[in-house]
Amino acid sequence: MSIPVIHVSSKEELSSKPNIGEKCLAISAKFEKKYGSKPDFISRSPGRVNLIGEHIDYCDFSVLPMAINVDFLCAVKVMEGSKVVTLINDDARFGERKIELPSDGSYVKINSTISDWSNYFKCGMHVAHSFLKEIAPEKFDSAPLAGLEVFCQGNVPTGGGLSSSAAFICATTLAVVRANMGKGYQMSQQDLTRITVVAEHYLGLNNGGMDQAASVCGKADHALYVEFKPELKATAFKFPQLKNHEVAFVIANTLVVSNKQETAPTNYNLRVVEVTVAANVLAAKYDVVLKKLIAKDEDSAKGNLRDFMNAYNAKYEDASTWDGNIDNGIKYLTKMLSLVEETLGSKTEGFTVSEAAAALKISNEEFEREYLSIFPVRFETLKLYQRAKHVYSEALRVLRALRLMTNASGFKSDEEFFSSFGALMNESQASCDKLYNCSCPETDQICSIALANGAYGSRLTGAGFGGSTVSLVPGGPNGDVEKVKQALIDEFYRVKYPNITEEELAEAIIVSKPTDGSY
Ligand code: NG1
Ligand code: MG
Repeated sequence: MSIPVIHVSSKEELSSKPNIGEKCLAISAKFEKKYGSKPDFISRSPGRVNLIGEHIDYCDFSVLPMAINVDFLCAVKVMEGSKVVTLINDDARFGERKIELPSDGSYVKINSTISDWSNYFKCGMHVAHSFLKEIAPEKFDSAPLAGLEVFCQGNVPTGGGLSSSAAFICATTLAVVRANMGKGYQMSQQDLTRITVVAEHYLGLNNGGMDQAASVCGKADHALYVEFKPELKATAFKFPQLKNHEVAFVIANTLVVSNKQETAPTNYNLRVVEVTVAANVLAAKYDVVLKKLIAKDEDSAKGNLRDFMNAYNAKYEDASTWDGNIDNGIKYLTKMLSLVEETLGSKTEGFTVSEAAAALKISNEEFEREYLSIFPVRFETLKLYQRAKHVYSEALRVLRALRLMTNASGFKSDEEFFSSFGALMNESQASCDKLYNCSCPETDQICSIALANGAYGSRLTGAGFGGSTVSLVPGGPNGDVEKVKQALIDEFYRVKYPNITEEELAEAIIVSKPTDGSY
């Protein structure tokens, strides 16, 4: 599907865009005030909440997110002949930046050792540039990108687990591609997702593809089932029709900011290393080769827990690769969980470098080079058992959750849906907390308060270590959304942050219907 373009040539055109016309008029006016003329177009990409399936996208297991009504916008004017990109942010905390464009067509340098908001723009610019070189090499191999004037504005909380980074990068990437390909160019959702998935790797974050897929492919009133293999695919589906309630999700920010870049060596990137080592230790034990389904630039990649599942099935169960079928998935994942118990279950204290290298039948030096040096990490022991168990059990919960969400034969009662979906969310939270160690006390508090006041399921969403929570609450006139919100305000926010303002409170709790992705 190609992404619609928002030109800002006329007020009429803008105000005809559902939901966003006003926002676009406002940013267009701010652009004009700063730069003295109108922007050519606006690009936009939303934040997302993940309903279930945490820390499994980088193992290629499917996830269930939806795009939400907080977003990031870039108003852009193309400056023919200029070799500078000027960035102004509506939020005064982020000062004006100027990026010089190399005149030989090489990439703009990104210094990932400093933390600056323009780095995210540069990442988007980098993947856009490499895409432009792919589709029009004659034009972009040796000539510079177009100079730009950009005004940015976003309301996805930063470090809040709702993917502010993906919203920013997807909006930026789309803007740079459009600015350089001209007005008529229609970019596909598939291309925008594919190229943005790796953008944060330039900032040293070894992330999976959930956030970009959700931000780009979001669909109003639909949640997404995002699959990563055999190729990246987002299927939109509606929540089930219940008898007396709507399905609502209350998103509550702990306001504990988790800066993923800074904590990556002990948190995010370390988890990616742990599950990769676990896949390879299992492969060594069962004497299988981790063949990747897609080779691409992944020649140096080590294979993940999904690859192990497929390789094991090929050797011992004669189903070579999982085709995505839910029943098969449940069967294979259940088998994987028993292999994890058998192989790793006796080492709950974790593996030292020497122990991991020995299990892989390689030297310590080779282990460090192959697993620990590309994205540097710090640890005492690698918790292979806990992390692998989380991944396989979470992948299993996603399949069960999808089955509930898409159950065409209906539910005997609303209660039946809420309690079964809620139970999966609660199990997910317990697993994130106990096995993946990515929860925090504030998250646990919010989850208990929500559950005690009408939520059926409550869990962290996104990478965790702070950030936001998502709670399943019966919605509509008979529902408990207001009750849950009030309880969180009284028992969490006013207690933990006594000086919190009304405005901050309003931003901390989001109840959003699923929204459209990038345009
Ligand atoms: P957040 O922290 O919400 O950006 C991160 C990763 C996802 C996924 C989740 C955990 C990035 C850009 N995104 O999300 O790919 O792995 O954690 O499920 O780092
Ligand atoms: Mg992020």
